[in-house]
Amino acid sequence: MPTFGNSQRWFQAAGQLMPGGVNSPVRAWGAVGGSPRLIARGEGPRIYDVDGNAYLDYVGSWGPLILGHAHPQVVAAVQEAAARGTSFGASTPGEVELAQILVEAVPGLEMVRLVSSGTEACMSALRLARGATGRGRVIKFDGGYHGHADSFLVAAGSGVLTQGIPGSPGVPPEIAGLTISLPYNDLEGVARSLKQYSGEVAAIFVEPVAGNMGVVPPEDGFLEGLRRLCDQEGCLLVFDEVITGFRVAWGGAQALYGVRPDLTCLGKIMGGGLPVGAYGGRKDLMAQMAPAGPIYQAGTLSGNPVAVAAGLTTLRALNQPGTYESLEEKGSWLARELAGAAGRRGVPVTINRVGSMLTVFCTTGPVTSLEEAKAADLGRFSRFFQGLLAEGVYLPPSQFEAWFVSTAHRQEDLESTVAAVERVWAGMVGH
Ligand code: KE4
Repeated sequence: MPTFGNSQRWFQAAGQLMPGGVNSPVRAWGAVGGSPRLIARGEGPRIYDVDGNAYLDYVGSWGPLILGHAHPQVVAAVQEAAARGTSFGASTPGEVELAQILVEAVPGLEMVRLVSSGTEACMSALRLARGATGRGRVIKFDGGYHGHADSFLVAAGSGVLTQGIPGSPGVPPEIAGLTISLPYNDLEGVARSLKQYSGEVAAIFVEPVAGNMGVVPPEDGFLEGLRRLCDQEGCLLVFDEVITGFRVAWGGAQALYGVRPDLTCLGKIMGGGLPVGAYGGRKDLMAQMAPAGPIYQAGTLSGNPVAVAAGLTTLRALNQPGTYESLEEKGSWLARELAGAAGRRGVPVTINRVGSMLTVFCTTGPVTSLEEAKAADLGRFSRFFQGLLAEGVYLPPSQFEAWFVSTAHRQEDLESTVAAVERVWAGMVGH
């Protein structure tokens, strides 16, 4: 029987020093109970806790580790970059190379700015949208998560949803009041809102494939409809591709669905597990950012050479023939076999998937919005999470997050995952 005494001791010490013992709320396992594992190392598709227990990892650091943990090329690139100096506060060739890859890969990117997190990318894009349009309101979607900047902590997904926090104290009503949050996939609702606030909305922020209420794909015509409505209303369409960028396709969801946003936010995979984010889009918009233009945004470690080396190496390793076909095959096989196991065990689940990101909802109905995602049986999810943990399979500790399959997950890893899931479901039948 696995023991996790060291994790408990470390987590207890952490609780005396950091709020909830963590540096990011979702890591506290508030929604699933039990004692979070402290991780000592990762290798390929696995992570190892401080008690030496091994887990097949479907969190992948919440998306960045699409190549798996400690990829040799990434580690070597980071070591080599660090040995040349960790930061200069000046431009480096690597930043130019990474910007080049982003602009060439992502259809809507004509110009880009590197930052240090997805939050920074989204907050900067919002400031640019407001500055460029002279408008103050922003539309987002219930369950959408765009980082923790004030304007986005309204009906947000991810940790806000997982913790059941209605919004967040500390966000003045004057700020929160400028944010309109609408049901995902409800184009008519967006049209009504744009009519009601005609001339006042700077941008629509959307996760083109929602990942922060669990995976919820865009229904046919949803993204195209947002594009059309933005063109009619004169507001900007912003794709938050922090998760989907380089995940669902080399060019992100905008390449997959053929809809071009005015601005795009990126993070996670493009940093290869180190702190990197980016925002970019139409050159006429990006040219308004300081020092080229008057809209200000800055960052001591923006474009950090060590982080950029991890991102460059990751993207170059991804940009090989067959990578995304293989990820699609792995994702579809896993989803199909999980559904088969559920059927064999008489367990009601809904599985949503796009490429190598998926969510198993403990519910029966379709999940096309936050309201339907919230119908999931969270008690069953917690038992499912804990049961798989005991089997050595590490899921995101929340019903409202995505599983991520990496290039390091081999067929035998997927097969052992399905076998573990079936054993857990067999033990859960009837309760
Ligand atoms: P970061 O600031 O955490 O790098 O990125 C914020 C962000 C922006 N946009 C999307 C679509 C995101 O998913 C995120 C962050 N995702 C969460 C998990 N889904 C990060 C995990 C955490 O908060 O610890």
